[in-house]
Amino acid sequence: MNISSATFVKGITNAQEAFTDELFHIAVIGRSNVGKSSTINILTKQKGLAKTSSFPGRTQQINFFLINNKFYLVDLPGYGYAKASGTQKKLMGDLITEYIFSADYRLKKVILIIDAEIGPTARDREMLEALEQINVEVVVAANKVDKVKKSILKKQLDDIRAQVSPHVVMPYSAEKRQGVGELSNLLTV
Ligand SMILES: Nc1nc2c(ncn2[C@@H]2O[C@H](COP(=O)(O)OP(=O)(O)OP(=O)(O)O)[C@@H](O)[C@H]2O)c(=O)[nH]1
Ligand SMILES: [Mg+2]
Repeated sequence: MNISSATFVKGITNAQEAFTDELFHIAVIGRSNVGKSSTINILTKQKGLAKTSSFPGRTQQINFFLINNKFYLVDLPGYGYAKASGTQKKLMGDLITEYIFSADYRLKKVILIIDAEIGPTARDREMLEALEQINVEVVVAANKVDKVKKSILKKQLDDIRAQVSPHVVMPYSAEKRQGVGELSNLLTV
């Protein structure tokens, strides 16, 4: 799809403040530092729209971006950051879970971002199982393919596909802008 407008509308730290109007949501979920915010910037072609950082734990609220006045693209905090404090982990974990499991809005699709080099972690698989329970469509986006050696990329993607089947896997690199068009095409299909 062609994104003609993208604006930040609000950031929340309490899932009950999520938008519940008639517009649908597409949520971007994944481990800390996997490139969720970078992906939002690359999909919207606006470099600084979502704040990114080389340090994990950058996004600490749920940020809503209004796309084409049609739907919300939702940037979530990451999970699985080992060095975060216990309290911080719990706060972020609760925020993510409450948002995902709240039935008060139209969550149409989840883009679950994993690291193409690492593959799905135990936490990613837990998240995938949770998402399967609520019957939301999931696209597994394998980011950072630029870090995977070309000679093993095909095998690595085959392994990832086998592990997350039957979900669609889209390999791409937010940094090198590879495969971003294909990911974008899946947004509202
Ligand atoms: N090599 C490489 N690095 C990337 C890619 N995409 C993102 N990064 C880097 O990964 C780091 C984290 O990116 P973010 O977009 O902030 O990650 P995030 O998932 O939003 O992280 P949190 O908000 O902390 O959960 C940054 O240093 C990015 O430059 C990619 O495709 N390839
Ligand atoms: Mg982020």
